[in-house]
Amino acid sequence: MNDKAKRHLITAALPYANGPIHIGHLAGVYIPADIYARYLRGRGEEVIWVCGSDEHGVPITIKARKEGVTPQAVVDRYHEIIKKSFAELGMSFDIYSRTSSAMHARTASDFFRTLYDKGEFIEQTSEQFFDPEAGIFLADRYITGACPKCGAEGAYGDQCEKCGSTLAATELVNPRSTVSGATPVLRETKHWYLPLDKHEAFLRQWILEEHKEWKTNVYGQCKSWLDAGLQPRAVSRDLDWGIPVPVEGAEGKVLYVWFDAPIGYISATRELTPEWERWWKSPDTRMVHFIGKDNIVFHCIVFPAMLRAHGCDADDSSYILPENVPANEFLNLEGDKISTSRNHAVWLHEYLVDFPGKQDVLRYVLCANAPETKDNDFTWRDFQARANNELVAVLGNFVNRALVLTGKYFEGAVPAAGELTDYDRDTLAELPRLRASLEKHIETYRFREALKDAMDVARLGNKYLADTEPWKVVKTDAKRVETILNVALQITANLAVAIEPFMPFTASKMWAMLGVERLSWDALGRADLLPAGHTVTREPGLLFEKIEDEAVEAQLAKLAATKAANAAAEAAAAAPDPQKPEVTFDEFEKMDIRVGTVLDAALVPKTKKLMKLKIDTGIDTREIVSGIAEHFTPEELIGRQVTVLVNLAPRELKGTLSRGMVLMTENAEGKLTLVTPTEKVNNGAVVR
Ligand code: B3M
Ligand code: ZN
Repeated sequence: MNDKAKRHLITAALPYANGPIHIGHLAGVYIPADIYARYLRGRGEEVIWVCGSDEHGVPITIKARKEGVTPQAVVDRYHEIIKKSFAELGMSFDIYSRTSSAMHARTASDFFRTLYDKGEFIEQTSEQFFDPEAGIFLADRYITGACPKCGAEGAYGDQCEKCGSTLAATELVNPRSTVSGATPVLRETKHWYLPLDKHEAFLRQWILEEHKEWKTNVYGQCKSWLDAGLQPRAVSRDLDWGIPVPVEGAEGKVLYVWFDAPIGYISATRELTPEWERWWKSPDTRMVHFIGKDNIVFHCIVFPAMLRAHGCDADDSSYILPENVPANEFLNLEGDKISTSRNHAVWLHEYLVDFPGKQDVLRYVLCANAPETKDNDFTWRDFQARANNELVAVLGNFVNRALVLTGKYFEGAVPAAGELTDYDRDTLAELPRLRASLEKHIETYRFREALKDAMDVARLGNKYLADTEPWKVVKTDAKRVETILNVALQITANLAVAIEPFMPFTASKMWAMLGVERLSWDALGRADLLPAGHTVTREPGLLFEKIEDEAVEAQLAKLAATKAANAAAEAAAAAPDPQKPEVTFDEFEKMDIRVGTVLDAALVPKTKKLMKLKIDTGIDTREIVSGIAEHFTPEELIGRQVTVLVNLAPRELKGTLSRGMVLMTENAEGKLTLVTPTEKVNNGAVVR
């Protein structure tokens, strides 16, 4: 580190709590951040690493609406999944918090209020699309219509994916709300804007002049934003989910998610330590934001402008700005963009189930293949090849040979170093050289290169054993073998130190095998880590197992099945069932369809699909057995109004006389959904 005395505040982008974590998030943000944090701690530096779930924003409300649950229920579910899977992967956060916490609400609210009181915002009224049916203002991406440029249907309020044009929602032909299908109307609404233009000169100087060392992708994006000229940005939204705008006359308005989320780094620190200001308001702190490339503008331009606007008057209490923002590019999967909506992803929580105990394999592959300077591709074949040819054949093999040979010739006692040859000395001299290279790479955020340096320690060990051939020399020169294995074991101990930031689980296993407590980073490069006579294990298990073809094929089959399901769903959505043959009015009239209310719902024992419903049809209370159990939980049904064909001939199903049929339709993914009146009506009301 160029600045030894400083403290390090590391942040990683707060993942949205509307879905689980996938390998793209990991390779882009969390794995590099964890390596960096572990490395600095290993060096004895003062570090805190903060993160948490980003729980506000429109997509969460849309998901909740779709599922008929509250936004809080959505974020509770994903926060737990994300937090647990991160912990299992060994993410060494000092705190993993969440933005629906009370501490965050207070911190973000106070932050807004300070800026407001200082006159750092401008208030502006504008016309925005409002969904009269859902009763909400619509974010651009929830408005769809025909593209004014190319005419394609299904263009979004911000962009047409067909022709690539950037659009304004008001330009769409026949706009519709994707929330309710209603035609949106323009309504006036007042919002608070952060005038980024006011901070432009400062940002130009700070980024373009003082941070020329930032990664080229980051610097380049900042430069093009700055060159285009900054505009005021709205920091509030009309929404009922989020942190209320703490100003009188702002009912129904919340802080824009991108205003509150970065403040989440501050609230998480505040939750972690009462000394949070020592971290956030001291020039002795180096702050580093790990993010993906889509977050660059928010971390390099918007958040710094917010921090400066907050603190620029009182110079002893102003917030610090990031020293670096090492954003990564994107990871693709098997040649295609990772997509949550199409479920084209490798989900962390699923990987942990499919590959138990193989956390470090994923950490290794995602670091070795990280999209540091350009988008990169993850393939399962590459995963297998790296696991087998690098982790098993190089790292695992070396450690195993060093320990097995020591067990065999010296009963597990570290032999004395004795007299070193020039070759021994040259080999050991590689260790400090690799250390220096590794440090340089980590400190310049080149984690792939750094990992290669760490693996070079294992390569060095393998080459050393292959060149010195202790298994042959043992027949003629026992003394020489003592030296060889002493050197091999010192390399092994160095290897454990070097890989710890990248593969902490493997490092722990190695310490156990070597019979020593974890050594700090300062041990790296030294040839006296294990004293003569110290005992190491005589039965080292294998550090890594081979990844078999079947495991890879199963993953590929899973992706293929998702693709096929997507294609089928798209085809089904595109081609509705053909119309049935004509019926007369009299024939239609024979069907007695009523509105009823579900009073009770329970799975029919020993079945997977059948649900027994008790329904108040207005005429009577009756039981109906319906094949919907895979699509609904009883709680989702009880109390709901449904439409029922009440004069369908009764039928015995699994021991229950089912009297009638509940009407359903299905969405594009094949999920069943109820056909219900859009407002409450009396039970027994006739559908015609
Ligand atoms: N949740 C966006 C994202 O996951 C956002 C990051 C917030 S960091 C303050 O891409
Ligand atoms: Zn278009």
